[in-house]
Amino acid sequence: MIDRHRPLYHFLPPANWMNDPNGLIQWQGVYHLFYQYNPRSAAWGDIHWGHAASSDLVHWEHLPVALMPTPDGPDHAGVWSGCAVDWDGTPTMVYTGWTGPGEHVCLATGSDDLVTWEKHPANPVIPEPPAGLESLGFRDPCVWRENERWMMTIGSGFRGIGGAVLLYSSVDLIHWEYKGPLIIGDVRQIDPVWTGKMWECPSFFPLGGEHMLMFSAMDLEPSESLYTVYMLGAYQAGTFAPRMVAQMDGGDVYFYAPQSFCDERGRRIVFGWSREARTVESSLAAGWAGVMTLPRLLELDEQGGLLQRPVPEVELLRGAGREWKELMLAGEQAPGGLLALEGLAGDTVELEVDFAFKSGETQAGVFGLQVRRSPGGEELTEIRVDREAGLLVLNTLRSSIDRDVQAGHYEAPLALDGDAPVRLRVFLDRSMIEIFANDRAVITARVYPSRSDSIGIALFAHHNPVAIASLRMWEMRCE
Ligand code: DQQ
Repeated sequence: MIDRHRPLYHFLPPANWMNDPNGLIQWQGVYHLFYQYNPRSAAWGDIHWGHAASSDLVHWEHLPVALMPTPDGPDHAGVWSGCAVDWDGTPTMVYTGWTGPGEHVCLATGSDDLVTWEKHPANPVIPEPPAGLESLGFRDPCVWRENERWMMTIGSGFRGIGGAVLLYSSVDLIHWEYKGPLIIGDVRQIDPVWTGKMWECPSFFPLGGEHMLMFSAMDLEPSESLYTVYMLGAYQAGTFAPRMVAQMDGGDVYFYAPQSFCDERGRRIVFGWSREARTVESSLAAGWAGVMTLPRLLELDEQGGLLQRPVPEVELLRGAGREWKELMLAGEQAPGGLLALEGLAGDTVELEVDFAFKSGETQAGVFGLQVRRSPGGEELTEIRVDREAGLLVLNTLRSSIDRDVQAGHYEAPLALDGDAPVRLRVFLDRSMIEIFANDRAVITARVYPSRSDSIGIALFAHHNPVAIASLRMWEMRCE
């Protein structure tokens, strides 16, 4: 049976379970994406590294499994997350060997096409966390070159204190010296964002003259809390002093364990993992679970704010397009408050909507779109911008009449000055939805409408009329 929730133009393996992106690298011009993979089931477990390659970041060729657990090895229970580096011309993975509960840093070296991999005889190169630390985890190495040395961060957390990133240094990738914590979080601090008890998958890199740390804040008790946090600030003498901290994607758990890399053009690109919002049983029945987000480009604006937008290559996926110009959303006067347009519909489309405001037109307003809407509105997903509150909002509480699906209300801050225009880019790919507002606020989430006619798209404005300068829609190529 065809699973109508399986995305068609986002990356995912042909079958089975996928979680974190790993080992991202551009090697001799080719992009490589490795990922946490269970080759035998659509549920998490027995983690290997899957592999795919691409010349343009959006069309992927599936390649054989790259890394698998070695019986009796330091990764016998799973080959967990890690990164790729160029070790004097040899592609090399620095990854987490899992022996449950032990976590160890391991190396694997690859053939020139990155298809065949060998575990390094010195494994594990770091067998355990530094002595004397009561750490809640020790995993997900991120490695870079700095002043003729290798540097590495490892995700951790100190019991009762907060999440942490540990810093190591090495001259040869094999012998490592612990330099101390790069940064320690404060588990008692909830403002502006709570950073959890354990920091998974740290990714630490220069961006726009300063440094960015991106990590997955994790807490499993008393209730599960998982989302991605980023910090921008100064890296000096082995410590990182953030000037700001924020959540990276308002979709919470549906944008997790992101990894970044720098491509040959010097672009900082991120992929994140979007998990399923349906039951494990549904995933097992469907035979797959987990989707990669579209690759995002990270940059800083002139004020040092983070910009996130899909890489331009995503436009290669655009097929037939349509455009509507100069529309007016009437506000509450409109019947039902919704504007539907002939031909505006789909579940594998990109939408680009430019809301425009006249000079000095600063009144509050709430406007946006309903997508994945059934004709009678029994199922609908609402995307809205609240100008006064300065928020991008996604509401999936009515996305599906299937009550077994997790739904929610998601928000991302969207600062809007005066009459500043708002551009929404919305990527619908069956169960996957990604929304970018002004390249600043991003929400990634999952929706599973039950009805085959839940493909409608309509526009609305509450309180005040709102003008749309242009609305463009592309069918996305799904070959
Ligand atoms: N997933 C991996 C870990 C990582 C976690 C295991 C984050 O290495 O901390 O599959 O999703």
